[in-house]
Amino acid sequence: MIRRFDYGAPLPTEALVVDVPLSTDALHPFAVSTSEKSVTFTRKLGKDDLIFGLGETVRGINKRGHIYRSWNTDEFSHHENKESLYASHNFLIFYDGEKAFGVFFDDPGEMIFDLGYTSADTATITSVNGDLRVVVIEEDSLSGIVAAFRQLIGPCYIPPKWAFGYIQSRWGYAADKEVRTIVKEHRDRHIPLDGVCLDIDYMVDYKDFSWNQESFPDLKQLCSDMKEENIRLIPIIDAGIKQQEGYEVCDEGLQNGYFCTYEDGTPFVGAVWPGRSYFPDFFQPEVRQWFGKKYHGLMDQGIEGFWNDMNEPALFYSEKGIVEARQELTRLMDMNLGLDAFFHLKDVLMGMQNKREDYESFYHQFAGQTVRHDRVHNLYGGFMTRAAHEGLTSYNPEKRHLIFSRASHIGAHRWGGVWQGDNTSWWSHILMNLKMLPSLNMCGFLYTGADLGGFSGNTTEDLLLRWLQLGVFTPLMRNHSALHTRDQEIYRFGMQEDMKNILTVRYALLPYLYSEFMKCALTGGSMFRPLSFDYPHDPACLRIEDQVMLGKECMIAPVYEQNARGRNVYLPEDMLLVRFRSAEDYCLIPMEKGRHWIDLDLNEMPLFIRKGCIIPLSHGGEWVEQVDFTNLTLLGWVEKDAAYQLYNDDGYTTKPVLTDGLTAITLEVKDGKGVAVGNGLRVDGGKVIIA
Ligand code: MIG
Repeated sequence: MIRRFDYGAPLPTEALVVDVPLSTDALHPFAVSTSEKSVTFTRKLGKDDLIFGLGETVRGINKRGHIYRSWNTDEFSHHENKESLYASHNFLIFYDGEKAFGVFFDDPGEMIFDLGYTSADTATITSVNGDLRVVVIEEDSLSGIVAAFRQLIGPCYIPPKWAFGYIQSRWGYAADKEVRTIVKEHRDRHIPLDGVCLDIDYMVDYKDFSWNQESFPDLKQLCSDMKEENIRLIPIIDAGIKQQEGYEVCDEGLQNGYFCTYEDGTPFVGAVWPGRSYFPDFFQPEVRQWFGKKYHGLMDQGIEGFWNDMNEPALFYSEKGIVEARQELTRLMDMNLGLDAFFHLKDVLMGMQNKREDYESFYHQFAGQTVRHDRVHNLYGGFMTRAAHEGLTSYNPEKRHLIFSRASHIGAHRWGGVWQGDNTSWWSHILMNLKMLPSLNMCGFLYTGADLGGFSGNTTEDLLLRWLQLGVFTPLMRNHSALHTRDQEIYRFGMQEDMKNILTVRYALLPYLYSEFMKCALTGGSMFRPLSFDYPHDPACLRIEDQVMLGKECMIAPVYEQNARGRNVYLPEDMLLVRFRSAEDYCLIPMEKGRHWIDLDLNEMPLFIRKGCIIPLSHGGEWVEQVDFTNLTLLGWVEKDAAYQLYNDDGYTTKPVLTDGLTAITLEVKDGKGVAVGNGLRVDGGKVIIA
């Protein structure tokens, strides 16, 4: 059952694609109270209640016990105490071990989720502006709630197949030659690779849609040479447009009134990488159309994918902010600087970045109304991605394209994927990134992944190797690191052979991963799920935070501790452990339900397959198109027959349909041996254990 409640004057966020009629009954899972402006929803929590959801946030899969704030923020340190990251995913599921309900707060402004933080037995959820729509979903199962929710918010964005390949990225890649070298280093060593990201250094003065003609003298040639190597370049686009006369994007934006404005109608100015910048008002369809078309310039050179950054929007400082800070400094100059003045000075300087007052100082034209930014802050980045998505789609309506964004909200999953932002080269962040996966999936974001190896700070080779072992499973598999950090490309390390071997596992699993992704994208499923979703009545599963279900058939439990040579794993049922060293080198170990210690050397990674299920394994490739989806080995532990539905398509079609792309593989047991029968497939059934 789905019920909707409205408060204040909700804005048309377009998060929902289905009309949910207003509820007439008073049944409400929360006690509701309103103050002058804000609305607060309160609910008592039972001792053992769990709360799932909130997408891209720090801390556990079970969000209970902390406070989170929906306020999209350029947050470059993902400490446990951070209340906001880049996204606002206001969907939660409350579960008492028996009954569950989902709730979506369709509010484009600031929201506070105090989930047992102030008081351990109370959830207090506040909409700061008080203009919102609340949708409550009751279904029989946890996955049923997610599926119903996903019906309401529309289908997930689908990237091209090549975007499931390994992508190398680094802030600092600045020239044609450098890109060619990186690709050559991979290809020479047979390290699989499908893409290279270009970060802001490819531009001229950080101007969107420009590229440096000196360092990239012939971008078109570079793109086509790379395409020959089966490599795509993926340039970054930032939200801010450099204020500079003669820069076409700036001039056109000003002439047509496409930028966000101050209250008096003059364009708002904030500083980001290009220096003083304007911010396109992505809520206007005309602005989106204009901005989206700008991507075509790079596409004319042969680009097929982009990433959108700084779209919270991040603000280093504003014109007004820096003037005020300077005045304050001048005032302090004449004072005797004591300790208080010192701390004040620090606050003045540090407080200039992403300042609340700045977000309250500019306006949008939103669905026919002039709306102050803070009311719709959390939608801004998603609407930038919408502009890109619409632009990329219009360039070639027959072809999928790659687009992923930093900022997002619920609804933005229809227009692009997201990466998990600026993590750090810390062991704890492998686990943090793992925990985000099921939460992001619940909110519709399936094409996602973290910066493998860690963004800030210097990685170590064992850390990168273990992180890659998680990345094998994430649809976006990208190694990315920050400027001035240690080189992080696989070939820089002594353990490169082991890392390469781990990448071969990704390419071998591609038919499975792609199939599961597409099934989830087309039916509202989650590729990654908390164990409790599949085993809701197993008390052990309710509390497990370092293992997640992958697809219908598998469970993953990566190693995330320094110097570990194995880990504890809980098996909710009998499963087959596949201990991979590479696509060719693995062993199958049937294991019984229960707790186990599993040995895993640094170069070994586990995958667990449910007993009775089979999954396909290809013979791999050095790039996605090389992976043969018709020549497969099956892995599994079965008693009699088992079947798998393989999905495949050309990798580009914009109209994928499940029934068309599916091929059935059936496994039969004859004389104690597995015999695989595939629909037009060459299947070798030899890697199956018969119980
Ligand atoms: O202020 O473009 O999250 O991936 O490398 C930093 C430079 C801006 C933040 C992104 C990161 C990217 C970086 N960007």
